[in-house]
Amino acid sequence: MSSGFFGDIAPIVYEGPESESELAYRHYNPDEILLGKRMEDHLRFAVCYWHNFVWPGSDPFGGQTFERPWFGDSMAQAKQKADVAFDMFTTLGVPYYCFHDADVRPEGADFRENTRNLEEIVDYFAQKMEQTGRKLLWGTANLFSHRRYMSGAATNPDPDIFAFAAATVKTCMDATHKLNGENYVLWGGREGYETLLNTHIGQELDQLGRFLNLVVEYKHKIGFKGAILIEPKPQEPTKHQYDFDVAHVYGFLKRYGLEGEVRVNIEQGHAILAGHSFEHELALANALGIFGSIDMNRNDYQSGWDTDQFPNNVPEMALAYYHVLQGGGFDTGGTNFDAKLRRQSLEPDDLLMAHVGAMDCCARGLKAAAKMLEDGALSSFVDERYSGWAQKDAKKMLDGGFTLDEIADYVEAENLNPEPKSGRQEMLENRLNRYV
Ligand code: XLS
Ligand code: NI
Ligand code: NI
Repeated sequence: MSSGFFGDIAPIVYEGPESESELAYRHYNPDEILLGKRMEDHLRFAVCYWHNFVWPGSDPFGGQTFERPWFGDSMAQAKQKADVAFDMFTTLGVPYYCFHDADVRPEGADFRENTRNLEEIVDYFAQKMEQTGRKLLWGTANLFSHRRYMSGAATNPDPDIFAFAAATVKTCMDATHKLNGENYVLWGGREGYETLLNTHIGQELDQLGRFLNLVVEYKHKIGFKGAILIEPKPQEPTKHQYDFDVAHVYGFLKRYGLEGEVRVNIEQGHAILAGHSFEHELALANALGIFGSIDMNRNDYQSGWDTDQFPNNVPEMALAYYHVLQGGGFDTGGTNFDAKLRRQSLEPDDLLMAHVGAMDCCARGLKAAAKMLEDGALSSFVDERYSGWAQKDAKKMLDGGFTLDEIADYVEAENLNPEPKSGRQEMLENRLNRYV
């Protein structure tokens, strides 16, 4: 049954690039085949619960701008919110959604009440998923909003808060498992510190390492088949976040013996905050074998915080999906829009238009990426550039077959005097621009 929130808007469909409708897809054509696979199955879009249905439109200088009938603390409002959310998923034709526990259930007085509230909503979600055919990309626990977490969750100096957070994650993993979620995400919102004057870094890292091991052990205990994903972010809310970027997360996983168990959920805006490009983070995660999923959004390039805007830059999307496809595409992961409206965008259909534009932008990027891959537009040059390493002696050098002094002898014997070769950056940039 429709919630009525979006009026009588019909399901949004692909109309092609010539369409003049604000509520139609010009590029996102779910059934179009790219590289032998449907576009919908490549992109695996998800709508996030928090920005769309929970965030009130506040900024540091002003409070709520959105007036939504479901804002409040009752279970009835939580269910109304779910009705609207599932309406939006189906109107957009987005197959997946994502949520934190605190997004979907009223806040209880204690752990027990939180758990009861979550279980009631999970049952409600299960019915809605059955009715609408929508699926859960990932679930997660909000371990950063409540004041108990102000000094961290897993990395809190107080072991009781560690325990409360661990118990909460257990309930959220149970919820995700019950709803057949395809991943479980941990973004360490307050796993970091403000000042070293009051912080014991080594102790906090060991706590975080143990916490993550507990999560992995529990995943196997309950037979959860999805991936466990860490979402890196360099700062905000804490000044120094432990999961700074993909490279930091990899080092952390290695140290705590989890590199084969945990992968990463890479967010566009977080990559920029870390001083990287999105494609750098994606390519590195592929190279390290820990790529999992994407939180898609964009940051304002002038401000130094996480503005979580909807993506609208096609060349950036093309490079992002190029790296996703090069790594073999998503398996359990997908494209979750971790993005929110600007606080002046008050109308219900602003929510729809934001996603329509973002999905089209991603679809254009994907189409360009698939074509570049098919044509070998970039890879032909890169392959050729590294082709010397396929030669016998070069291989031996890489595999440890030569010592340093043997290499020196070899250089002398062969009288090696190599000439540098052009990296052709401008040519490759021009090629990329021909595809977008
Ligand atoms: C915040 C994060 C958050 C995670 C889920 O910056 O992006 O929204 O995706 O906890
Ligand atoms: Ni995110
Ligand atoms: Ni974010």
